Parts: sequence; structure tokens; C-alpha cells
Amino acid sequence: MANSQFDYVKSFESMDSCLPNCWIVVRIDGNNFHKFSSKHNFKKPNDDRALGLMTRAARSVMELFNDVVLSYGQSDEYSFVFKKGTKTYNRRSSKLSSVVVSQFTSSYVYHWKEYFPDLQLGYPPAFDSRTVLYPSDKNLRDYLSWRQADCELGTLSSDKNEILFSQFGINYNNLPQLHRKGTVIVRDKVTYASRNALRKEPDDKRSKAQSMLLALNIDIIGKQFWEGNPHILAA
Ligand code: DGT
Ligand code: MG
Ligand code: MG
Ligand code: MG
Ligand code: MG
Repeated sequence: MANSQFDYVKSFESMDSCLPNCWIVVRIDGNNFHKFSSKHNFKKPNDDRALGLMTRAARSVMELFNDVVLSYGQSDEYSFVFKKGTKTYNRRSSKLSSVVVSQFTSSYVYHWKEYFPDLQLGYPPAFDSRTVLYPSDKNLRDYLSWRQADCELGTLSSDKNEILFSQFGINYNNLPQLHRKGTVIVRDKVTYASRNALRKEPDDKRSKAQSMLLALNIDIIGKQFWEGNPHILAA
């Protein structure tokens, strides 16, 4: 073989498979969105167009990866939870985090015009990503609680609250749930195929097994959400 004398360099690539039987979370976060949000005049502290675009990009990731059982987003970040037993890319950490963030970023740019019809994208945005493993359901729930508490804290933080009170006279308790709770996307048990059958519509290009995606602005810290959706942790 012509290349055999060079083949050995392949062994320098490190194997980075995620530990078996752990929840795999890939979190993406806007790179220097302090600058990006002011360059594009995002409304402070929450811009509904920007949040909508983030959720649109997250949906695109969940359409690509059926093994993502839940995603949670707020501000310039989104976390994607792969089921414990996922075999996607042989659980290779860098492959998972890089394809997730690449799909997310291209989708963010691709759909920009739908959310900002009157504003041209000023420069190409970037997102970072990391893979984190959580061995127990409690660890995973605590992780997601941490992110949602960060959302509430961020919206509540003294200077932002000051702005809200002094400039707009609005109370935190009256803010939309989107701003207070962030967005959780889950898969409904109704699949596209069965919905289409119900509506007597032909199947579209989406895979028959693919479930409907529901974006919710609700509390995921308390047990109500988890008890109402036991299939998520059972995945
Ligand atoms: P990083 O992540 O270390 O590259 O730096 P940043 O600047 O992205 O910092 P980060 O991720 O800790 O904080 C998110 C920034 O994005 C923060 O400056 C506020 C801004 N941002 C996110 N969502 C909105 C929004 O809806 N409206 C406005 N005005 N700003 C937002
Ligand atoms: Mg950061
Ligand atoms: Mg950021
Ligand atoms: Mg952030
Ligand atoms: Mg290749």
C-alpha cells in the first residue's frame, strides 16, 4: 500500500469516546455575544427575535439528532441532552460537540432573515461548544436547574431589574415566561406520521419515527415537569 509508511500518524488521534451509560450534554454558547447583541441592537435584556432564532436553530439540531431527548436554552446558549445509551458517532465527544455547534451556527445564519427581516447580519457569528457527562438523573436535573436558575438570575440581576423598573415600570413577576424561564424543547409522543394520518395528509420528508418538537417556557427545576414527562429520563 502506497500510504502504509504514513499510516501510523492516525494513531496520534486521541480516542475521546464518552463514558457509557452517562447523559451526554452538549452546550453551545454565543462567542462574544456582548458585542453581537449590541451590534444588532438586540432589545435589553431580552430580545424576542433573537431568542426565537436561537430556538429555531436548536430545533434544527434536534431534527438532525433523534437521540437528543431534550434541549434547554436561554440568552445566547442552548444545551442538548443526548440519551444515556446513544450510539451516535460512537459517542465521540469532539465529533458530537463539533457537529452540534456547526449545525446550530449554520442554521442560525440560514434562518436569520425570518427573525430579522429588516436587519442585515452584520458579520458571521460564532458559537463555542463543550461536551459534559452526567452519570445520574439527579446530576442531569441539577445541571438543567443550574442553567434555568441562571436565566432567572440574569433576568432578575440588579442592573437589569433597575432598568426594568426605572425605564419601563414593569415588575419581574409580570415578565413573559420566555424571559423568566427560557425555553425547553421536548419531543411529543405524537409522531409526524401519526399526525399526518390523523389529518389525512400524505407523509412529508420527515422520517416516520421523528416526533413532534414542542418548545415550552416552563419551570424545569421542580418535579412537576419531570413527573409529567417520565419518558424523558427513561430514554
Ligand atoms: P463569551 O460567551 O465568553 O464569548 O462572551 P459573551 O459576551 O457571549 O458572554 P455571555 O455568553 O456570558 O453572555 C451573553 C451576552 O449576550 C451578554 O452580554 C448579553 C448578550 N445577550 C444574550 N441575549 C440577549 C438579548 O436577548 N438581548 C440583549 N440585549 N443581549 C443579549
Ligand atoms: Mg461564556
Ligand atoms: Mg456567550
Ligand atoms: Mg452565554
Ligand atoms: Mg469525512
